[in-house]
Amino acid sequence: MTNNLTKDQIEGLAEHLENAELKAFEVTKITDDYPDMTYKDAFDIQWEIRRRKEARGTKIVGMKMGLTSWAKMAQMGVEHPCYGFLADYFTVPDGGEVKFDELIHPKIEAEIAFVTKKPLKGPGVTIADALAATDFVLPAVEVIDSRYKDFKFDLKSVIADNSSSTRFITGGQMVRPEEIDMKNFGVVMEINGEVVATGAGAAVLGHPAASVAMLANMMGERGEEVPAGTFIMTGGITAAVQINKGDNFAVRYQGLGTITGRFV
Ligand code: 0L1
Ligand code: MG
Repeated sequence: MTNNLTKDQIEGLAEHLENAELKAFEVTKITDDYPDMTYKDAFDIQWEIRRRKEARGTKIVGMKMGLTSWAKMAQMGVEHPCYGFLADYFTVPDGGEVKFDELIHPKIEAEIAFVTKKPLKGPGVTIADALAATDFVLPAVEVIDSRYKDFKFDLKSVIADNSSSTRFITGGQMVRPEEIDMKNFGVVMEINGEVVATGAGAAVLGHPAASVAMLANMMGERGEEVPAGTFIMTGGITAAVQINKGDNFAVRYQGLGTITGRFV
């Protein structure tokens, strides 16, 4: 794992992308200007954005995996999943309001989230390790908002942009991992009362626990572990659906209740 960018370039790009997030403006994908940047550079930029936020007192409240379905990878033209962090101000209560003007071009995804009870540290973490380390799972809706113009990016650019993370909602019912058939678990997403997307848990790397294992293995490449008590969103079960100001959404999770919200 090597760098082609200097420390100053990494810090400058982190500031650039974080400003785009905080002030809700679009930027061009950073590999246009830095075509030789490496995956290590991309993750260093993401971790520098995280460091900047923590230095201002923001708490990191979880992690997310992105691009975890083959359909989504094909749609976005990328070849591997990615991860990002979740900050305290990303949280929106179930039934609450997402402020549309704080975002650029949001989309929503239906996901299943895990909460761990034991640390996981890659390499070599398996689906079985991930399940054994899981305390409970619960429904989640992720709002993604790539800072890149027209959601056009490549994998390195999206990793640097904290994998498009911006807001999330959890709710419904929590269950122990053995109480749910996560592969066949169905979700239905409705916007303004119309069904816009459906899916099953297997869309997430064949089994959502594979996503947790992959997170631990990817973070392990940097010497980082997933601590006990981590909230992890495992990736979209449905396609990401574009949202307009004023839209209401309801996502129904088989046997685990419904998450609702509104973009105002
Ligand atoms: O959570 C996701 O799957 C999205 C990751 C970033 C890709 C995108 O913005 O579509
Ligand atoms: Mg997602």
